[in-house]
Amino acid sequence: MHIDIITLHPGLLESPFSHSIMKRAIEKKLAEVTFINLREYGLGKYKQVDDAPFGGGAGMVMSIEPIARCIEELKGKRTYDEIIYLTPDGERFDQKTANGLSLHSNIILLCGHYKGIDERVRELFITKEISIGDYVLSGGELAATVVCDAVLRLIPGVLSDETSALSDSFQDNMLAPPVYTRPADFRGLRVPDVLLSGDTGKVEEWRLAQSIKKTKIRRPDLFDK
Ligand code: 6GU
Repeated sequence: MHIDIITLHPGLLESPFSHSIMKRAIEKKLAEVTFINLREYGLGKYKQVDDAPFGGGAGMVMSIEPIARCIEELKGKRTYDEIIYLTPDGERFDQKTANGLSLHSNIILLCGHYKGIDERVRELFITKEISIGDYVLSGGELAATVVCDAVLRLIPGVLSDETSALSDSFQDNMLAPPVYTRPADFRGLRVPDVLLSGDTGKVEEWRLAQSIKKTKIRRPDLFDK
């Protein structure tokens, strides 16, 4: 899978992609992620990428020309399954969307800033708009990072245990059960006996029951699905 991230702040993205699971996905060549600095496509001596909004008002709007030049250059090299704009007014990101994106070959993630992007960028280029929740971030970079983490870990071979992404919370509209490791007794707090029993059937039964209980209490909305 190839992901191009168009951003004004590549530095914001570097660390998350250089650690843990996303780093592993890239090192194993199961994913290729490039950061494209939109500033390089800016206009004039100062490489301007934004301008005042028509009609007045506070804040700057990201201009269409630099973004158009950037996306058109990328499209000259690859065919994209989706060109995604990260925006708080996009469709809410969830596990189902992550699962779908993980099947794609090439995607672009466009990170917004300022008061947003010229509406015509959406009309002309964007095929999908994603929000990661009902709150406002200063830019799309952290949201793009969240999307990439959720997607890359689903690519077969990225996680060492193939089954572990399938048992994540949300994969069956269920929250994950509690987990424990050694010591079996910490200051009198004991690990449930069933987990020490060696009876894998009983363990699975217990985990399912715990998942159901937790989901009913914490996320009845998921349970109803
Ligand atoms: Cl995708 N972008 C921004 N700027 N804020 C957000 C968001 C995205 N999702 C939730 N808040």
